[in-house]
Amino acid sequence: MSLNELINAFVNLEEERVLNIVKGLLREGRDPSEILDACRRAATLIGEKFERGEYFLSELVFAGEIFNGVMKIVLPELKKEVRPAGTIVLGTAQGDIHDIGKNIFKAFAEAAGFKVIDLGVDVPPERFVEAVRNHNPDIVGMSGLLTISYESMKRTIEALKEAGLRDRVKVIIGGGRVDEYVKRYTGADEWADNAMLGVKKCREIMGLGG
Ligand code: B12
Repeated sequence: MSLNELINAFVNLEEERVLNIVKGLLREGRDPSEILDACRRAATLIGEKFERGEYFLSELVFAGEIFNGVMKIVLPELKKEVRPAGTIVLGTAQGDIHDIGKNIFKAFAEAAGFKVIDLGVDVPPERFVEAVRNHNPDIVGMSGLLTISYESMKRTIEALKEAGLRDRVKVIIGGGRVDEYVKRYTGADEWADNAMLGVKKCREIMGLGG
């Protein structure tokens, strides 16, 4: 069984085949993060089909369901670090309900020893501010897949500044299309377009080795 077979089955939305291949790959000893990354590549291809008008919203919804099915099988396989690493307040930026990537980052961060306070999706700036006040985290993580999410991320960081909390936390943003430019635009400290890199950056923020 190969990752390419997995990607093909996923892009064709063959749910049962996808889940069987995933189970097979795990049995063969494949790294869970490689499996999730292959699924992410498949989701990107599905997004491109959607843009070209070959797939519709119903296919996006179905792709999300398949991804959640994969996560149910794969995430429990992550190896857990027991030493506490720090606290992260995490949420998907206002206006955006994509949460698959956020949930993967959460699972990876927890496996690396972080305590994660998950605010869910479509989180307005004031809820981030409130959570930072209440939980005193080391890091704020924001996820966003829509172009409009960058605006919400920027507003959230401004709201943290206005509340006098910006200097107390580091902000990391994530999601398929974030990059150095989006980081600068929003005023974040770090960015990551995959969960492993995101966790590595959070560990660096905490002064822990990669
Ligand atoms: C599945 C999907 C959906 C599902 C979401 C289900 C769910 N529960 O999340 C549903 C059907 C609901 C959906 C809805 C919509 N979607 Co949609 N969707 C997708 C799709 C196909 C896959 C997204 C995904 O889950 N990827 C897999 C995950 C694992 O990848 P990821 O999110 O990048 O996460 C990884 C990293 O980025 C990182 N990460 C993620 N978050 C964080 C956070 C932190 C702090 C860190 C450090 C790291 C990190 O770790 C993850 C693992 O490595 C994408 C296509 C694409 N190219 O991504 C379109 C896409 C994002 N959607 C799109 C659109 C347009 C929409 C809709 C507007 C469609 C519509 N007409 O209604 C709505 C928007 C609803 C809203 N208000 O949010 C566009 C966005 C275009 C744009 N530039 O704005 C895309 C790009 C499709 C496309 N090519 O046109 N969608």
